[in-house]
Amino acid sequence: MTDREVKAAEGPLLESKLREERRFEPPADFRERAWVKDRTPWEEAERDFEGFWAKHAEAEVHWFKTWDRVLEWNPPWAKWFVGGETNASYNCVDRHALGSRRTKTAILWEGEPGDRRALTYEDLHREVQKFANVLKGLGVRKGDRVAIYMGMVPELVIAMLAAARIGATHTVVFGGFSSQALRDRIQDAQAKVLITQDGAWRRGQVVPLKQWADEALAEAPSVEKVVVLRRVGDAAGAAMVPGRDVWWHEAMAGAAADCPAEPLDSEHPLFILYTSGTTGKPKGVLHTTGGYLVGTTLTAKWVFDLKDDDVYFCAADIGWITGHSYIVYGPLSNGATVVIYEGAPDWPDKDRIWAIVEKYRATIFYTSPTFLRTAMRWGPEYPKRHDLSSLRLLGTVGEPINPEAWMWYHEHIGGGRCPIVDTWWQTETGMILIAPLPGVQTTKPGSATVPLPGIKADVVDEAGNPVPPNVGGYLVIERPWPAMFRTLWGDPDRYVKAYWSQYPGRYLTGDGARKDEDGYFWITGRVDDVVNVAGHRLSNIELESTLVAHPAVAEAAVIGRSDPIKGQALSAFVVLRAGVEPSDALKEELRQWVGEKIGPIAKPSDVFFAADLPKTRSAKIMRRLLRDIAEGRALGDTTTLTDPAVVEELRQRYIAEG
Ligand code: 6R9
Repeated sequence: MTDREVKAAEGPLLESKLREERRFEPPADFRERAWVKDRTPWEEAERDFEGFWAKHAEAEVHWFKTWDRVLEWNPPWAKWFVGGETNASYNCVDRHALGSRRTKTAILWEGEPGDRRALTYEDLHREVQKFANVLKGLGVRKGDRVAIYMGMVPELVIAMLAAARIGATHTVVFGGFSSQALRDRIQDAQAKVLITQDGAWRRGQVVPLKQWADEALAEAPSVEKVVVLRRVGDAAGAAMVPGRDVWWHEAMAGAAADCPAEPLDSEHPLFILYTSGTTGKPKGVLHTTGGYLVGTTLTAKWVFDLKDDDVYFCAADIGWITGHSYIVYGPLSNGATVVIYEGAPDWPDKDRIWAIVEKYRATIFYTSPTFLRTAMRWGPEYPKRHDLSSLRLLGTVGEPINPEAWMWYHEHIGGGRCPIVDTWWQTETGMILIAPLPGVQTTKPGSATVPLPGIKADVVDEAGNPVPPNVGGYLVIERPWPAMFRTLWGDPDRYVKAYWSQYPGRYLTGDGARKDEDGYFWITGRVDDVVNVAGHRLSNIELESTLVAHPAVAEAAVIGRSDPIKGQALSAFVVLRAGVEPSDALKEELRQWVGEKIGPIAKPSDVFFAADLPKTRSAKIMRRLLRDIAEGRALGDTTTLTDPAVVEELRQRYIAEG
């Protein structure tokens, strides 16, 4: 660092003392066959930004009517492909079913108990049309909201595409959120119909979705009708409410097979997806039709280098944005074959995901750093049980990936031959914005690399000035992109205030980042995931990555708890790899390790060994709860956790160990 950079780093900005020297070039044969082989798309987009998007909107998406204007930008209000008419369901289903992909497999589904189903594009076409007629029969009209509360079953995809087909706006609520969370979302969206299932399988147990839905509906009077899929049968003991509830199979039996996709205005609302904000009230992120479809279709094609013979497996849940954009809309719009798995990754054993990769000969695999760190903890013997040679590309999303987790993924899953795409994006961005294109970009473990063609991002200080290389700041997006959210449902003021007021005209992502001397972006986590130790601002992810780089450590979360002297003191919650014994000597060794790698200031004041870390359903460590534990507070909202028991157990043990 130069003197100026050191000075800047001492100021309000994040310090970064870690340097990653490893580099990975795209393999020559991969580059040879990749959709994008050189920097032409970046050049095209810079020469003519709107022309770039127009060209790809035309090439990748079917339009009933072409747009009059590519972009109308009255910051912060955007309209894309203004005057155009399209339909997401048509693009994901009809154009393949009516074209050359009629008998191609669209969905390869595996249930947790081991049952299997395959749907061709023709099957999907028939089911989606029938269910669209069911919705119409229940009184759903264009513009109405339809809530969906299901597990990972093909009918979830069918329901989404059926709603989109008739211009109803879907809001998918993660199957496993509590009844209160469901109630709040239905109330906010004022949904007219709810689609759910009797129960869902999870670790061999039944998750009683219908029962939870009934509890939610007691306080959500906007819902007039409920469609219930029979998934687990008598095990759920679901009670049907006469006049309100209908079984999926009974409704489908009487539904006509023909329901043409409605031409919809490009800006017609496609879906609302709720995401947690810094305050308690969840934010209803609204995505519209044309721009979202263009953005997800093109990025699915380019970032995953999606080809007709690929078998694409994304292990995320459809209840969060990754599933919306990169299980449903992006891949299906490309006519891909998509693997969907219903259940837990460690059921019946910790090799389930790899067994699925092997069984379906998956070529592309997309998951979260959290899952990879968990798999690291379980040990490489699980992937070793399976032939993973079909894989040609790997992806990650959801959190910064620790370089060691990246290397583990590369070696143990990718067999050293698969490029890794670390994709940075958000519910709000709708599509991937920063990621390597795998045939072009040299990757560095831990970096999402550079913005995609057409995307302009930067790292700025409080005043909005770009910071020098390797100095941390706020990640902003400099101009609109097609799949950007258009507003927060029912709360346009919050849309303006939360995202566009700090730097007018520029989108505030809420993430911290730094750019290195090559222009690579290193996301340091949410801006609130910053610890301030004696005036030094350190990023959680760098501290955690340092711990994960120690051979004994599988996962780590580092938080700052208030300290009368230093401002904040670092507490490290560490999950050890399988077979490693916890000891006081190891705690001390880990403290020294961090001290050596980052500097004495970064040495955790205490190290606590945990069996597991609290994570949200969208695979993010909830550091806020760890702070509550470390500071002896009552726990805040835990409704978005995968397993609330984890945090309670942690709290008890933390108290016991003093
Ligand atoms: C897609 C998704 C968004 C937040 C985002 C950031 C974190 C996502 C990341 C990443 C570093 C990546 N995030 N991808 N951080 N590297 N590749 O996760 O959406 O659930 O809305 O979360 O996730 O902090 O701001 P969402």
